[in-house]
Amino acid sequence: MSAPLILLDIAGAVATVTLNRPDKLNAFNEAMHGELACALDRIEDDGAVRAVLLTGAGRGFCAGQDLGDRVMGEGQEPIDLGETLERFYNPLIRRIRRLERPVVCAVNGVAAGAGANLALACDIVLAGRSAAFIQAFCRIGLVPDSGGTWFPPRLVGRARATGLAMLGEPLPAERAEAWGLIWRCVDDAQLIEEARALARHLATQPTRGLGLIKRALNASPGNDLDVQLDLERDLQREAGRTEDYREGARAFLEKRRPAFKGR
Ligand code: T3D
Repeated sequence: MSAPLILLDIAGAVATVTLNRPDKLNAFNEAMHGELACALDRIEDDGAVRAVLLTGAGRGFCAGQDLGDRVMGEGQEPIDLGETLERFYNPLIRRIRRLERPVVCAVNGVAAGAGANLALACDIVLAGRSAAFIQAFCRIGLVPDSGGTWFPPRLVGRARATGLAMLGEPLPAERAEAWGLIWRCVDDAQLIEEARALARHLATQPTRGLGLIKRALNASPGNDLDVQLDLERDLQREAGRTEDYREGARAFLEKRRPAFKGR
C-alpha cells in the first residue's frame, strides 16, 4: 500500500495536517488534492477541532503543482489549467479562508508556486529561518495563482508583489517577516514546537470570536470604511451572543483566567 499523501492527526482540539510527498518537496498531484480535501472535510465536521496546523514533511513545505503531471508531448492538446484551478486549487484556498477556525502554517522549507500561496492563505504563518517563498510561476510562463496576485499585493504592496511575481526570486523567511508577508520567522529547530504551541493556545481561545475576526478581515479589502463598520456591527452582535464573550467579561471582572469553550 502506498503512503498517505496527507497526514491528519487530531490531538485534543488541534488538527495537524502534514503534506506528505517529501521526495517531491510535497508538490501537489490529484491524489494529494483528494486526500487534503478529505482531511478538510473531517476537520470541518469535527466541532471539537478549534485550531488547525498545516506543515510539510521533509525539507520543503510545498513546491506547488507537480510539473511531472504537466509534461506535454509534441502536438498534444494543452491541459486546461483554468480547469485544474477551478477543480483543485481555488476550492482549497477558499476552504482555508472560509474555515472559521484559526489555521496556523509552519513553513518548514521552500514554499514555491501554489505552495507559497497556500501558506499565505493561512491565518498565522510561521517560517523556519531556512525557508523561502517563491512565486515560481513566471519561471515557467504562468501567472501566480491560488491567491498569488491577491495576498502579496495586500500584504507587501504592489511594488514588492510585482517584483516577486515577475522575477520569481526566492524571498528568504527573514525578509518575508520584515516585509510583513508572514507573522514570524523562527529558528528551524524551534519551528514546529512554536507552531504547535501557537495552535494549542488558539485552540483554547474564543473560537467563534476568532472565526468572526477572520470573516471581518476576509471582507475588509473589498469594503469601504462605511461598509466595514456595518459589518463589524453585525459581527459584534453575533460575538456578543456567544457563551465565550459572557465568560470572558465575567472572568475579567472576577480577575481570573477565562475558560473558553468555543461556543
Ligand atoms: O498546473 C496546474 O494545474 C496549474 C496550477 C499551477 C500551480 C503551480 O504551483 S505552478 C508552479 C509549479 N512549481 C514550480 O514551478 C516549482 C518547481 N520547483 C522548483 O523550482 C525547485 O524544486 C524549488 C525551488 C522549489 C526547490 O529547489 P531545490 O534545488 O531545493 O530542490 P530540487 O532539487 O529542485 O527538487 C527536489 C526534488 O523535488 C526533485 O526531484 P528529484 O530530481 O530529486 O527526483 C525535483 O524534481 C522535485 N520537485 C520539486 N518541485 C517539483 C518537483 N517535482 C515535480 N513538480 C514540482 N513542482
